[in-house]
Amino acid sequence: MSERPEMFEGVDTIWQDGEFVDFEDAQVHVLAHALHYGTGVFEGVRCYDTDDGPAIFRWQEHLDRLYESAKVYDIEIPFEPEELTEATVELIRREELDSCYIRPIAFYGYGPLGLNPSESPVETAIGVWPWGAYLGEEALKEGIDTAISSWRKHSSSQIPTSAKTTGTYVNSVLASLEAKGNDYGEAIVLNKEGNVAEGPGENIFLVRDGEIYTTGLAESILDGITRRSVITIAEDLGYEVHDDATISRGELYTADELFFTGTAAEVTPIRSVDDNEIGAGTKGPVTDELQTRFFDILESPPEQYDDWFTYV
Ligand code: PPE
Repeated sequence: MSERPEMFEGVDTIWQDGEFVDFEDAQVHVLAHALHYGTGVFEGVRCYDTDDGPAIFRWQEHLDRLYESAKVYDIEIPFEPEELTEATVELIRREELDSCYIRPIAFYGYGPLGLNPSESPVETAIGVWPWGAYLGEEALKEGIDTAISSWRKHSSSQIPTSAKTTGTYVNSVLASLEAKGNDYGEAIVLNKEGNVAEGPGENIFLVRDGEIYTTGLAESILDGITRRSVITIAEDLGYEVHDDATISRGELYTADELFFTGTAAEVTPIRSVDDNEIGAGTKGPVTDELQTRFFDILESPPEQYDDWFTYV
């Protein structure tokens, strides 16, 4: 086996099909259905080191989305949600992590090949590891430089974008490779209609005249859980939030502020699009307020958001 990537250094255990196994033993057959056809569903979740101890952020919502994604592909996860919760909590405890990223995955495993997956067993696994700022610490503080991808997001009439399916991420990989190949920090992907969809692994928000806009679910996006959280936080701070917006490419260039949201990306300001400075070319004041509030909530969960946290 090749050398361990730095991000997995120190990880001892993976939960696989009901058992806690050694990291090196968490293997899959090369003829597994999902490897050939992308027939898996997954989640990305974060556990934060709160004042009240390690807590998984919006676990229930992620779990719900996992089972909903699975339903679309007839993937019958052979575990109850409570079992996955127990496994995850136990895994974080065993790894003695205060904060981490959590990656549950369920996929059609090793069985007959061919497109019909119904004879393939569903395999399930969970990994946890420490994962810092996804787009870098500097991006969180100063903002990230982005470019519009020449790859369009697939339409939800082609592949459901509300389901978090392994195979569909080839679209994100293409956009990401292109952006990074051209020395941009991240891509912004337009939908089939040519309007803004989202980032390869993030939802996108726009601020104009003190009001907040984010692309609607009909724009071929993932119904991001950070997106939902930020909408709630913004509304609770008294902002007008338009969560069903259609945003054109040109509107990005003239926005007062732009930012990404995502489990991995958290709240990351966007300081340029296609080399056009957004606002003052750094983190804007509304983004700053929302980002600060977001991280404050994760550090000291207020009572009003208590049901967003599952304590380890
Ligand atoms: N859109 C896409 C396409 C996406 O992958 C994500 C999460 C989001 C929006 C934001 O959704 P949410 O995490 O529920 O707020 N991307 C995950 C994968 C990142 C990766 O590189 O892997 C994540 O953030 O965990």
